[in-house]
Amino acid sequence: MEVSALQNARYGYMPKLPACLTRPLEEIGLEFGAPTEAAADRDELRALFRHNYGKPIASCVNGKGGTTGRLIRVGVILSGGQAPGGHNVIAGLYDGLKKGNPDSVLYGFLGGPSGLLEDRAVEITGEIIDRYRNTGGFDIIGSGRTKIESPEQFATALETAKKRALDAVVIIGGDDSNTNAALLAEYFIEKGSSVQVIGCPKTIDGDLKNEHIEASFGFDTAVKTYSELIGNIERDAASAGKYWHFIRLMGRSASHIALECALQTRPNVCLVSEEVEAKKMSLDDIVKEICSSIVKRAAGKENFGAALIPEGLIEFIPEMKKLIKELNDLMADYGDELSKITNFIDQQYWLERHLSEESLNLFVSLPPDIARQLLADRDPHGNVQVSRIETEKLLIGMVEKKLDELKRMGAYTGKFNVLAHFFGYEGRCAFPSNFDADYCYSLGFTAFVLIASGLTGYISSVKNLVAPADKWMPGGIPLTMMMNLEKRHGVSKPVIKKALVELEGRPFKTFAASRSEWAEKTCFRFPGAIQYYGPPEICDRPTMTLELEHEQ
Ligand code: FBP
Repeated sequence: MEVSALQNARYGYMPKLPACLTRPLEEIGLEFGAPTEAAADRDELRALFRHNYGKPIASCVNGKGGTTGRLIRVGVILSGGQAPGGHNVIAGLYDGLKKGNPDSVLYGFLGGPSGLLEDRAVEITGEIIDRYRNTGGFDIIGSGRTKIESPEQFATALETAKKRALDAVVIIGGDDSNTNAALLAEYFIEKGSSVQVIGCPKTIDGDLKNEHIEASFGFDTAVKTYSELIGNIERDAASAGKYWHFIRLMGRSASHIALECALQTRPNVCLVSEEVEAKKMSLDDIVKEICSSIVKRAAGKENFGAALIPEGLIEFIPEMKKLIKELNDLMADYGDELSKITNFIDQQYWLERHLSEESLNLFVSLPPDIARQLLADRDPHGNVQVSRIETEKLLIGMVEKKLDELKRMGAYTGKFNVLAHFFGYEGRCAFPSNFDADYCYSLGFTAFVLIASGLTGYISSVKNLVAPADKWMPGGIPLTMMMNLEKRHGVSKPVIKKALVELEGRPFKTFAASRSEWAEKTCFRFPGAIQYYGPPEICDRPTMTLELEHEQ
């Protein structure tokens, strides 16, 4: 395979580590805090996680540690959607293991959690890891979305771990995958096994974060990639003066990506799903908000603009949320029956008998393409796959109708030519920014320290991320500390709480303070492409979201 000049240069990039992880291993110790509690539902979670509940937070400190000598065998899994930096987590873990003992072994389970269940793995060698250092993607071992949930699957996972004589399993994933890590850690102890389980916080969506996990990896690179593209589009829009661009941005549920991109690029409109839900905004309210910007700008002869739409929006609009919930339940209960009806008209007849009147009216009022997309296959958690629903096109259709009405009433005299975009996959495998390259390598190395110190049921954590990397603070957070109970298909399940955009938080408030000006005037900001070489203020700066969250 021919390697690009940048890829070649990135092979030579040495990720920055927190100062305490650069010391000889025997000088890296762990300090433990007080016992911890879960985010909510403490009694129930204490009972569910008898062995791991309430463990203390672990912080890496300079001092005598237990991180040397022992030969350790580890299996690593990449789980869920790709996020830039995953290869560096594995590189950090690999380098830590080999530094501890050159005979230590790292297996990579292939294709996500199913690799563990089917015992499909490769041994990661120095030659393999060197081909993936500082590169985007998860192709070193592949990823997948299989959930480990049935008793048989837990037993199979343990069998594989025993067969390969593993000391530990590292799961690199989002909230669901780390919930799986917590359950697996508990199960292994329950079955008398000493196999440790450590998680790592991954997702471009940025919604696996809390007081102790300041950011999930991949968010930084993904938002910088999208912001570059949005800035370029804005400049094109301002140059030609004739197009509105409706840009849908990934983020399955939370709007962190759209919000960060808005802070970076100052578009005319950015919808934030959490606000839409809090204000109980209908589809019509949203359309009016977008039209208000279009009309005001047209009055100033600016018949162009940019509107950002979070992909999760559709599930936060109350009437759509109700419809999607009804459809999800129907597909869970009557999936087989419904899948036999292949014709869309017949599917509609079927739905007439099963949907509530309100949801049916909404369903039939939707453009047929969107209605069809709502009936597409669910993900392994039974959720609609929002990345496949073209919300931007739904809104474009509705905005066009509303503008026609306004024109007839004499309230709008502009021209509306619109182009639709969806940015998602473009950002998930970009070369990790220096921030993500350093952060991921540190997370992987920290995972090694936690394993070498005998911990299980922890997620690797690196804090103080707005400071230069040498001042970052690595450690481990007990997974149970981040959990609560949530209803899934009517059953209470322990899960890691998803972090949605806080409407009282500084990132949203900063955006909200400026958006009416951006809606009317052209205030575009052009962040440009991610820079890998050059001054730290250009190359190493974290996201505005992280900076603003640290200020509060
Ligand atoms: P994770 O939560 O697994 O990190 O994935 C996030 C995401 O990129 C979402 O933003 C998007 O909705 C979804 O994955 C797309 O899934 P798929 O890769 O299966 O198309």
